[in-house]
Amino acid sequence: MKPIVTLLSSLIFSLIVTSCKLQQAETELIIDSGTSISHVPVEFSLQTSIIDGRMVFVGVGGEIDGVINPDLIVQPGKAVHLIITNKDGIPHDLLIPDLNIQVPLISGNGATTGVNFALRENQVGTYSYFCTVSGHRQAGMEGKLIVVEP
Ligand SMILES: [Cu+2]
Repeated sequence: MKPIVTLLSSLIFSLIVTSCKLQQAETELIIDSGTSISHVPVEFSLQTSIIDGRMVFVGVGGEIDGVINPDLIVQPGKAVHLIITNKDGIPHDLLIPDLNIQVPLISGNGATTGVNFALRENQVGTYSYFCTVSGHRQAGMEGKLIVVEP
């Protein structure tokens, strides 16, 4: 009897080990496919400010850091994460009417919000972005989102 019990228990043990290894392999596979997503969003961060008496958007970080009303340059087919931070305490929003994209009104110094959107392959072009609060576009809060092939 004893040899059979030993055989059985070693068989069970090896089954458990095998199933654990299988689970581990599946987990690794999921992690791998997660990191290989091609649509990693392009992130643009803007903050509102008053510079030389003009209301403006100022780029934060990356190529647009410190640039007033920066051109936001992105390739067609890309996902975009656009973040706006209020740095002057005056309510602002951001609209890109030709792409039907709107960042909701942000009030209060330090408030921040963002939107995610994707640009289709056929959306190559130049699109205005601006603040829709009365008078702000005229006061300087306007720039361009430029969708261009690399
Ligand atoms: Cu504004």
